[in-house]
Amino acid sequence: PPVSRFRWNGDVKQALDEGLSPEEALRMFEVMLYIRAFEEMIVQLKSGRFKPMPGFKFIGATHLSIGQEGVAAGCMAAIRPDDYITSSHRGHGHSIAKGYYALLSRTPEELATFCREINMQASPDDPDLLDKAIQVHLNRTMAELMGKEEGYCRGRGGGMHIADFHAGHLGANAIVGGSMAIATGAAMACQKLGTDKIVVCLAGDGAANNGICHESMNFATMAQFKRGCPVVYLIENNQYGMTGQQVGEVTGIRYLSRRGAGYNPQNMHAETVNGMNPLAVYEAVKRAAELCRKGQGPVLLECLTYRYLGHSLSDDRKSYRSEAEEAAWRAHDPIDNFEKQAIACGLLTEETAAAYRKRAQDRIYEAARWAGLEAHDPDPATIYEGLMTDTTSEGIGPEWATPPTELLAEPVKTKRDGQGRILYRHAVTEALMEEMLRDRRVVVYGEDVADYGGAFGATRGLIEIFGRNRVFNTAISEAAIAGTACGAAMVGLRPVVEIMYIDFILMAMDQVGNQVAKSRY
Ligand SMILES: Cc1ncc(C[n+]2csc(CCOP(=O)(O)OP(=O)(O)O)c2C)c(N)n1
Repeated sequence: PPVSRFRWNGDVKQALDEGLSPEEALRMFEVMLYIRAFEEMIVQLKSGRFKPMPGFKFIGATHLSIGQEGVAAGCMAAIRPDDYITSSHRGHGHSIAKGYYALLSRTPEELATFCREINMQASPDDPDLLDKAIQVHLNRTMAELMGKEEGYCRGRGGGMHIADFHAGHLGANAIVGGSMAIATGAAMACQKLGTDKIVVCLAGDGAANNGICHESMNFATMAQFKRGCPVVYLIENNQYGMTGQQVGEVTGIRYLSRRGAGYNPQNMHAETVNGMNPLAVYEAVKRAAELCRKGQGPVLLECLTYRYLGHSLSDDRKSYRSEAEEAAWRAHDPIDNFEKQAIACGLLTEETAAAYRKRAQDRIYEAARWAGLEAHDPDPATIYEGLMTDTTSEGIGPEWATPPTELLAEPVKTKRDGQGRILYRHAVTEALMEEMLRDRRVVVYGEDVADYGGAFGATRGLIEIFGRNRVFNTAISEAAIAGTACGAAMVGLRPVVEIMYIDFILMAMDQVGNQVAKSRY
């Protein structure tokens, strides 16, 4: 099939006529306004001109997504609150939107608890409980960027590593493409754990050219997965890496969606979407999510968009692009256009639109004030917390045991010699067998570990007992092997992966050193 472009690109009226509820449409508008106001506040904080905190200098990364709000809002509106996302270094908007939609699904008790986590008074019967919770969400997001204890990662992550597992946000990423295997592994795990959740992997066009992207997409499309891997790779193509242009400079193609054709006969259902139109993103992600839930994933969506400011606030964008180009993109502004369309069809009036804008500004102002003046710096004594896990396999209850009916053959231990000894490799196999019996969430994968039993025979015999769903081969993709294991573990699978020879671990060093090692922190 051809790789389609701009399959649905309607306006607010058309979306409403086709069944989008007015509330859903207004929420997308609201979310886009929060994101823009948040990013504009970072500009203000960086300049030291935020009135409540004279002289305050924002330190930390400033990869802003002004201009790209339609992608975050449309995407998060289209998935379920219990679905997962992974995000990039330009992820404030993803985090704001994912957290916002997660709040909408919470019970009053949960919302009140959420507010109280940062000592905001709230009770389940507060009439304005949801509003309070949204304010708390924005406060905690801002607090994370300022390195405060009340931030979503207790200030350890900052904007480039913000994560909120309660909202299904598995983490932003400072490494371009770093989360692509994580998302893939999380999606594989969602399926192996018997859920119908999906994962959306938000990554930039620059990330799409990184090796991990190829390894991940190949992993997700392996023919041995009888049900397709439920991951949507959403490439936010804002036309530039840092300064390198996608079209005409650092790639040989016009549309990145074409790459889907290289992975499976369905072209990964790839499409190019108008990322300046939140409704187009919503429509495309909704269809992609449905395909994934039906076992027909993965899906590749390329959303064309534009970042209005530089790569970060220290970047002089005039050195690599023209004002005319910027003006042409700004004419497609996702917020202004949505507002115009909503007013034209009576969903908003000039007055109600202005009220939405003001409320977003006020809430972000309050978030910055609160994070800067009321939130706390972490106690240095807690610096090592979260580095190590304190769980062991002894804590796994019998409810997780592999039922004997699922065993394809009798597990047998290796014969000991006269002094009770066995070879190291047999000890490894036995340990794997024990853990696989103890916990049916344990899976083993890597290069040639299935029928062949691994280059050193350490997994020999396991597939005969546990079957191909739990012991399987991968392509020669060390980074994807390590990265998918990280993502799978994040959502509750217990993967054990083999790297064939120690020399090859260097192929996976970003995943091991930057991702796996730091993810608990
Ligand atoms: C592996 C890696 N290489 C280089 C960088 C430095 N860097 C950070 S963001 C960026 C551009 C990424 O482009 P893209 O993926 O399109 O995302 P965008 O910044 O456009 O949102 C670069 C080169 C990095 N963080 N990681």
